[in-house]
Amino acid sequence: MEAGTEFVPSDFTRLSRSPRPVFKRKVYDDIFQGRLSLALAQVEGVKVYRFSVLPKGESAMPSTHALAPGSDIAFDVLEGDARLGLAKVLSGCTFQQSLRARFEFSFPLAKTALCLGLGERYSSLNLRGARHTLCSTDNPNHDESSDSLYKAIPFSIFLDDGLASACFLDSAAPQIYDLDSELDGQVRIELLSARGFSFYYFDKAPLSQIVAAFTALTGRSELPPLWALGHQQSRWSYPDAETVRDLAREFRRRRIPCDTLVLDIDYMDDYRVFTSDKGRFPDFKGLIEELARDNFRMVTIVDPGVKLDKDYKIYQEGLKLDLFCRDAKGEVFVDRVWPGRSVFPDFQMEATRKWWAEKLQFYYDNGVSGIWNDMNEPAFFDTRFIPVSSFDELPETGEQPFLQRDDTDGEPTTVGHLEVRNLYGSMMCEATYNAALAARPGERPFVLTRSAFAGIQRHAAVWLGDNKSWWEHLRKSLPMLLNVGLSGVPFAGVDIGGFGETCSPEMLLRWYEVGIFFPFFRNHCWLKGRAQEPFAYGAAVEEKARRLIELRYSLLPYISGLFHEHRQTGAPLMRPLLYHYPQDAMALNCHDQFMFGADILVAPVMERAQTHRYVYLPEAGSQWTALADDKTYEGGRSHYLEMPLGTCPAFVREGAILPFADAMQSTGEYEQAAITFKVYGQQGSAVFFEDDGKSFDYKEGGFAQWQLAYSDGFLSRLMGGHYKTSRRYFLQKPDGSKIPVQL
Ligand code: MIG
Repeated sequence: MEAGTEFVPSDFTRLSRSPRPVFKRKVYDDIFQGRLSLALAQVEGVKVYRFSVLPKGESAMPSTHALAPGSDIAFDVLEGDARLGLAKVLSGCTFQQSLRARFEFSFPLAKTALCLGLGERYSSLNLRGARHTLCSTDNPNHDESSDSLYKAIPFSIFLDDGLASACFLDSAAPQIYDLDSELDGQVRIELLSARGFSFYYFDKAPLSQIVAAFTALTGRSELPPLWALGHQQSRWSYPDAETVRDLAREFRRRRIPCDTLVLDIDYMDDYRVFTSDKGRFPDFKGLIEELARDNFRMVTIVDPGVKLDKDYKIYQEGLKLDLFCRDAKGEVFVDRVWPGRSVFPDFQMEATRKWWAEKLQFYYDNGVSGIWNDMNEPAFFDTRFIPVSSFDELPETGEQPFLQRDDTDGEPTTVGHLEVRNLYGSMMCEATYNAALAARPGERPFVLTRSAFAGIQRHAAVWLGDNKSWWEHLRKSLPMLLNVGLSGVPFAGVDIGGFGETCSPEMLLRWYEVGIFFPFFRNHCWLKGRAQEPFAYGAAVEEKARRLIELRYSLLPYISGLFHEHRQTGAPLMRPLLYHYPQDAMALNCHDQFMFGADILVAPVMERAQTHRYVYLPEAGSQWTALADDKTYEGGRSHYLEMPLGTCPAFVREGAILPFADAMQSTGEYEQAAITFKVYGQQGSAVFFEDDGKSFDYKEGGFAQWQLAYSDGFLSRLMGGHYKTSRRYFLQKPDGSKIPVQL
């Protein structure tokens, strides 16, 4: 809430309150007492209404940190007749507080509308016809019955007849979205909270504009460090320095490009965060330096749980400073995680975040490049949460597993953990991002997280947790990542090859075929079963995997450009076809293909023993070119195409000019790599963007942005920026000939 906003009883709610919705076949009384306010802003050309609710007894609106700080979006408080505008927009919408800690919204949903967004859902693209619970949960069993997963991003989008509208319910408490599961054409949203919240409604606009508005509100990702866009290799766990050295050696010896090696929990001394095991990693810093000389970066996992060990400095300090979560009796909350009995920092307090950021210097002092935050839902081994979908309302504060202290507005207010649970991971990432900035001023941080709330894109990349080496999980990774992207998070991926179970050679290759187009590109698996590195399956598989990973590296100029585009427009990198072709009925329900930026369509094989698939190419009258072999196909229809193992399942839009970098072993060689602009079709145009890939100089002109055009001759024009490289640039003409380009 901006200062000075008065909460007054709202005519709007009275206008729109009937007919009263029926939840769980029970009619509740509306017990609302408190203050409401309605405000309106124009955001990226979209009308955004904000309906703020402050229940009686609450003194201030809690901040969920979802909104980008410093964004200068000015909401005008609406009074009197101005409120009627929203009533019209939301005709049929109802709002009520039906119990002390339960709010409900409902509104009609057009018969033909698709439902999108809501962050990480185990679902095909269209979320309609089901109930979706948002309460961050460590559920490693992703199947049709799994509802809550690691992330909770309360941004829902409704697309109908080429236009979208959206809701953002800014509260970190559990929420349940019933998207017409009863087939009565209703959306019902339940919020289990006793605290204040804001409900934003984004009025009808094209989907891309809705995403632009949401990311203007909640922030966009800065450009990631280039190395983080390269190939990352991970496993639970590479247990000692020798294994890590061997791993690095294997990648370079076999010439499989790789930038980053990832250390899972076993690098630590008995799972104590901010330590490394002296026996298995006798010279942690030296090892990281040694790897850096060969252009490898190191990312280490960091879990929130602090080992309960009275001789452990971190435990002592946190206790003394009173930064750990406590239960209703005032005792420090203890549960088991990897270190055994552990305590949990209360990241809701600024003091805790600052302290955590200081402690993280351990990693930066040792030369670690990025931090991977896991278990931050937070996950526990012992405390089992009753599924919130079975609650009528949020339990009283004293009945919650533990409490947290929210000091966003200065003095800490005690709140039940569930009121802010969905924020725990995001708050940990905010601390981590700030730690990186402090340790390496001017360098772009890399933070990866499993749990996240709206706005996470400002601080971290995400991966979707514990998938399995199942074909169904390979298939589901597409719609899941697409909805994550529409929820504002561009830098996302899933474990390539699958985390749990055992990946076959065929599956690994199919996963890499599509994985080279995941913004976050990491092979990771659990401790059981066979090795899953791209060279672990014999020479034939290795050769095919190498080609695919090389292609990823050659696409880095294009991928960097997409992150730049995200900063400008909020667009995710992976987009459903309907993002660009909202009027195309075939595109609407397509969840086994996606657009990677506006120029590349990806249509992977995701079935065992399949060598062919139907590929739908939009836009009649246009022509698409297979990235793999330059064969062309007409748009506006499906093609039954042969896709042998190891193929690149991508098709380039006619009129595109793609920048390809020469092969490299890591992004350490990127600056020297030549770039070739390839024209698709007889003419084309593109904007080419580049910068140093490391610093924030691009914010002050340290970039080069070029307008490229080709019809008969090649045209290039500097549009802005003053970044220069010594690399060479080429143009590959439609006839295949290649000529040098002077930019
Ligand atoms: O309880 O750190 O999702 O990627 O390898 C399992 C061990 C804890 C879960 C993560 C996974 C990671 C694993 N972690």
